Amino acid sequence: MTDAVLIEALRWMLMSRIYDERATALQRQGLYGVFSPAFGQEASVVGSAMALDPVRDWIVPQYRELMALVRHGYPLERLAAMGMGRVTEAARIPDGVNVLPNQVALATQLPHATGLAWGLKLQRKDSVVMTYVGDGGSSEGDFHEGLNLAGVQRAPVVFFLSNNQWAISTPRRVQSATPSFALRAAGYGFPGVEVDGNDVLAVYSAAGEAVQRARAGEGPTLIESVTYRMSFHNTTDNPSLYEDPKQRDDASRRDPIDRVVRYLTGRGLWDEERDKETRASVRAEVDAALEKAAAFPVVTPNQLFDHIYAELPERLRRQREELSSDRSQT
Ligand SMILES: Cc1ncc(C[n+]2csc(CCOP(=O)(O)OP(=O)(O)O)c2C)c(N)n1
Repeated sequence: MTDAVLIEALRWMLMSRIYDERATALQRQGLYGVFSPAFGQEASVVGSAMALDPVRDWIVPQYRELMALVRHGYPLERLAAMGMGRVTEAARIPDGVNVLPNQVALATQLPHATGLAWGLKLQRKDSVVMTYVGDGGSSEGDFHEGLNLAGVQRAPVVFFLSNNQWAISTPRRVQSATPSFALRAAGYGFPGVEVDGNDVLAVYSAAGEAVQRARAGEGPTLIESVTYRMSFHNTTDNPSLYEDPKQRDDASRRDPIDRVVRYLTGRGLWDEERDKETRASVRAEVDAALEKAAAFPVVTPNQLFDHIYAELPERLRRQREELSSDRSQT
């Protein structure tokens, strides 16, 4: 990674953290839906996404990789519109942006990613798919199905497993008896690598190698990015009920953003002034996106019926009419 790319990575990481802070504050005011921050995992999210070429590669996300999607071309205001309940045209992924929607049903995105990668291979495209899953999601049956088929078809896909030590309140040690999630790749016939997920240089390098392998027709890689969720699972969660505060203290000493700042400062490429300026410009960009998102029209109950059928069946047409007349009476 060149210095310029590392500075770009730091800006994305700061944007991720600042967006997390803003979205959480808005959720507390009732202006944003349930939100899952990437706090502490910024090096994993940004380092992996930066190994991709947005023009030809694809991202198939879980739900904690928002800045990966933005870096890949999904405009921040559209993503924010989705979070703020504007699930209308405003939130749609624009044509030509190679990302799939967030997936909350754990691991179901993995067979999709394998299918997408296999399809791209059949079309003889030189595209690669990067898909994300958590330590918790890796216990799902879809994890096995997605990785197994990818191995058999040598599909150009990178499985990026963010091991953030928690699946809501379930700790890593009871998620699996395996000493390393990366080892599982051996069972599927492709390489598995473990990387320090709080080191953006290491993540970028591991992801870059995996992307290169996939592009060269050598098939999938499983990357276990070992990191720590330095926040709640989502805005409905209260980790003080189950997390030992010492774990959080230890993790904050490995804060992925502080590490880059220290590294760049040591090399004379970063200072307080630059830090302040960058954070201010990122904040302004995030606030502008949130303002735009808030100005989009809110979704109306009748829109529940849109974008499902080309022609609405009779039964649903009646339900829509009923809903409209109920609403007009109130
Ligand atoms: C199939 C399925 N089962 C259960 C859930 C409920 N659930 C939502 S998030 C979550 C934990 C996921 O943990 P992990 O995969 O490690 O990802 P993280 O949220 O820590 O990034 C669970 C159990 C779900 N969304 N989907």
